[in-house]
Amino acid sequence: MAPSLLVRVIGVTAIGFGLTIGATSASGTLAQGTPSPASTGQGSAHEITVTLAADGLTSSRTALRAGQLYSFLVTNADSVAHPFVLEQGGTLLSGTSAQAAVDDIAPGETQRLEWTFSTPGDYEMADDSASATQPGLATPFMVVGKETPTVSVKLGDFNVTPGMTELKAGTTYLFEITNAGAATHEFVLEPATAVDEPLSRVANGVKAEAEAEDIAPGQTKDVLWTFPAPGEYQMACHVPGHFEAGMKSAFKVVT
Ligand SMILES: [Cu+2]
Repeated sequence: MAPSLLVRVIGVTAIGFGLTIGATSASGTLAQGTPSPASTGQGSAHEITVTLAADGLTSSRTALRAGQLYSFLVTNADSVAHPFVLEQGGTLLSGTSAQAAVDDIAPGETQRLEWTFSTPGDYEMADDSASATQPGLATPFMVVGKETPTVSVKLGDFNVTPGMTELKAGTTYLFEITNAGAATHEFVLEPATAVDEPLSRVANGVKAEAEAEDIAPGQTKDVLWTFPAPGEYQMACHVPGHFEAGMKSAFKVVT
């Protein structure tokens, strides 16, 4: 999933507010080839791929973690220039010496913004150019606390390897689902006896389902979920034929 060819690294310096992790990107240099992998361990930047297009803003990840340095690699696929900002409730994030903004990304250009979030919560990535005639581009994402447990799930052709087989009711888990196969897969959390009946919840009048669809080979998607009650559950893929071929894995939720 790493972008290929030439990546222009712009001198955007960002320091997460309230934190001492300083992120300084090289100014005016050209990095060729493969940028740093998405996960290289403690202290290094995790890369998030963002695309700005005429019909919306898409991000490779939707759940990030407080205290972790992220490098947003933002490509403008539109025919007009766009800014890129990180906001909370419409307010631009700012640190002691920097704002979470890249002013002007030309059509076809890629720029990098590095940021560390100090506080969990709901955030938005946006192009910050909303006007009376144009609504602007935005996509929500979530920042979870450092202590939020991660369940790493690997999808293969055609199997599901869960990172854990026993979870606790009432605890919020971040499922990081990576497609290590060659086919496109999906991830569904459902009762053990169900077939394509994702768990759901209603928050603020909006129904959310415990699933991630269209996970391309090599891609990782996030699902944040809290199981209210103990029971027998399964992780499954319901792309036609995959469940039948064995793409399911049982797990237990205990008190
Ligand atoms: Cu599948």
